[in-house]
Amino acid sequence: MSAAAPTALVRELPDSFAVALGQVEGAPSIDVGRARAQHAAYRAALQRLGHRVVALPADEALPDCCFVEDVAIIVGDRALLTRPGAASRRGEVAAVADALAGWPGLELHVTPEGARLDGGDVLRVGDVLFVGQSRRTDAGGADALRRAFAPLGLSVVPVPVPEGVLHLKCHASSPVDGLVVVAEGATVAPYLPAGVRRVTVPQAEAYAANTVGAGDVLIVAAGFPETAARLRAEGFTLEVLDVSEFALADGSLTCLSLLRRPGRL
Ligand code: CIR
Repeated sequence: MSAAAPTALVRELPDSFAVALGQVEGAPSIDVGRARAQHAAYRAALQRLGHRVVALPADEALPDCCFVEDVAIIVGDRALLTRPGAASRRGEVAAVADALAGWPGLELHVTPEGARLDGGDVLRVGDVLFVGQSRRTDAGGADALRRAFAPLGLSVVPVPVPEGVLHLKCHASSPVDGLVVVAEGATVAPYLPAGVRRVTVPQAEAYAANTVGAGDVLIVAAGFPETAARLRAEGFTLEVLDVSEFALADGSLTCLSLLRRPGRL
């Protein structure tokens, strides 16, 4: 693997993942063994896409620690460590900060006390960072993003996230440069630049708008046939993964990794 290969940071699941946030009363309970198998499949898919995968050990005191996307935002050679909106998740930042501190050439910035920011609310499209204003991310979080990334020429655009939706990226993602996969009716849709290639997925399959990719291969969640058909019709090859146990904790595909892509500012 060359030094220029993209790197994906992931974090293993603690047994306490069984009590991760976001579970809905009446839904099946999380099967941690199955979640670990799904996580292993996700890591293997990232490797097939050309990523060097680095796994941090789990921490039993942090049930949601596998959702590493929320604790840092990486653009080029700069990373902003977040201050997660859920107090129970703030302890996740330290181990990720330690890991990123060892990545060559990566400059670390921090989100100030009082601000709230989850990486799941940050969607990059070209030179714009859309930032969801949600239960987890506030105006202070948007300011922290601006301070960290405006010097790289990026602008930060706040976007409302409706009640009942955890993060902006629950219903939209940009798995590869120049492509946005977005659910019908997502609040970010009207903000997207006219020139960007967009694949819209039906409202009933909104969960499937959250994708990860490289080149012309996309990782998508299993169980969303219309989304799969639309992406294949656009020429993408799909890696279809069962992520049922993460969905029970309000998590999806992007949440499970922090990607650093050399050459992608
Ligand atoms: C939480 O509620 O914080 C976790 N159970 C799920 C976080 C999902 N992260 C993401 O969408 N970026």
